[in-house]
Amino acid sequence: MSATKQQKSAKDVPYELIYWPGIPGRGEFIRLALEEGGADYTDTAHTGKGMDETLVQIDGKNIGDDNNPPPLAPPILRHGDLLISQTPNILLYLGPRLGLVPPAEGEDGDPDAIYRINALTLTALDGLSNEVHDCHHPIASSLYYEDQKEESLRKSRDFVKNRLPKFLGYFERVLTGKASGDGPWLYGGRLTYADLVLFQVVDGVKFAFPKAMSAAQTSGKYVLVFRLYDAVKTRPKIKEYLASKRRQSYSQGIYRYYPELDLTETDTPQPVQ
Ligand SMILES: N[C@@H](CCC(=O)N[C@@H](CS)C(=O)NCC(=O)O)C(=O)O
Repeated sequence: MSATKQQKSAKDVPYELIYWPGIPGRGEFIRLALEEGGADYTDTAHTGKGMDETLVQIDGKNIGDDNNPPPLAPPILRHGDLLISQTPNILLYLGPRLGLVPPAEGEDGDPDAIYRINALTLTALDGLSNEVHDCHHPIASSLYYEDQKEESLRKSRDFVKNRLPKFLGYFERVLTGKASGDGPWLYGGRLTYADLVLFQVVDGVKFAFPKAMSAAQTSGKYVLVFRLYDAVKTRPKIKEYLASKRRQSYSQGIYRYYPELDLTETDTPQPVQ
């Protein structure tokens, strides 16, 4: 199939998000973009067959199809003939289609914007999503948390003391910089998908580390980060989505609440039981 034909057929059909049911997980970054962009989409979290549909995709025997290699892990997006994985890659695809990046062409076109927005997205996912996952699974994803509690405590202590302030401080600097433009947004004075990602990672870290995030907020060091968080949360479509059943609760995904890991920068953690 030619590239032109493939793109045309892809445009006319709903987006399909394939992801584990029962947790917001990394699927949430995709959902927020689809919701804010007002997209027509389906979500395996709500089909009753989400587990099977995801397992089929990541099955060790799946070799993909004529055009698409098999994905290793969800989230996965199908759009017409296209099937792609990797959260920031999916956002790269959706951003221009859903109006979540500045237009590349035209008089005020900003063709480089998407690479800057992608860098902000990757940074937020590195420090405030992937590293948060490693706080409860520092040794191996294949082991239970209970089998790596001591290391989790060490990792969480370092996260709260060093990594969390580093990443929150980084985004505060971005928001102070000229490239962020006017208003609460990270880039170019307008909402982009990087803002949705920053909202979601802050929301997840608030769930996992409520004490540390409360201390971060009252410190006054990250006023612009929390202003952006509130600005995303109160956007009409996001507000409606967050109040709907489509928004799933945090549980055993990336963002988990373990009281013993909920430290502040100055806490002396209790020995692991
Ligand atoms: N870098 C990938 C990570 C994907 C990933 O780890 N997905 C999780 C769910 S959030 C999963 O099911 N992983 C299975 C595995 O790694 O074996 C992304 O950003 O999409």
